[in-house]
Amino acid sequence: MAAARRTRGLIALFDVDGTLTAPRKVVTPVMLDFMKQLRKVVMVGVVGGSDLVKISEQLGNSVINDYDYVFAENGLVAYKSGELIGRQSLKSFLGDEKLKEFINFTLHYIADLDIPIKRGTFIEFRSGMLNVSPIGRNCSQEERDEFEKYDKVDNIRSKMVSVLREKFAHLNLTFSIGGQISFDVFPQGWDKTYCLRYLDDFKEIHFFGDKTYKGGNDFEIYDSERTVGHTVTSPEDTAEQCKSLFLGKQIADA
Ligand code: M1P
Repeated sequence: MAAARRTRGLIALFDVDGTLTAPRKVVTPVMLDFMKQLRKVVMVGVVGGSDLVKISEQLGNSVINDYDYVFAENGLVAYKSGELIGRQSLKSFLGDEKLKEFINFTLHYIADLDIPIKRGTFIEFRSGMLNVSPIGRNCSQEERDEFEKYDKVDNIRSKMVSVLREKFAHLNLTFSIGGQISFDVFPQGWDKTYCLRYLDDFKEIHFFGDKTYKGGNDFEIYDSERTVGHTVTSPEDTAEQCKSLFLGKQIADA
């Protein structure tokens, strides 16, 4: 890594789904190569809502070494240069009683939900968040795509979130619909801006994400005064925007 040639104090930080990859899909070889080239010019990081297992499935098993920073679960699990530098625990933060109350209610709600199909893993317990899926996380890709379409019409997730938000208002939780079949649940402030605490050394933090609108899971970090936010429409668009922002800069600096 030609670290000396990289612009000091500047980092490009990327969302995963819809930004570096198609939603829940594996990164393309072209994009992988582009990010390698980009890393020669600027420091790079990823911040995804997913856990590290899913981010690795999408960006490769060497992801924690391929990027300067990898922030899984919004940065609640954080890696720098391949080393774990921080891990937040939802279990310690909320305690088992409150968690149980939430999980029991949510599972009852899902049990009573009349949707075309249900599979398994309705709640995924992660280090810093819960991921709740009305259809169940171990549905097939086809079933996932069908649920997404169905949800757009019937608003299964947003209705469920409204109920949970009201019922558990005392827990100060944030509900974030970032993907196709589920939503993430975490304490207020544990959104993607959480990762910024690890980037104090950077004067210029460029964030790239596709769900940068209010209510999207990229909104808070995109809107943060600590970042320069960029909205992208696809991995190809991400590459194009980076080319004009950073690769042109390298040529100008040469
Ligand atoms: O990265 C966005 C979201 O990706 C997945 O969502 P889904 O499985 O619903 O498509 C999940 O890992 C979710 O936590 C994450 O926010």
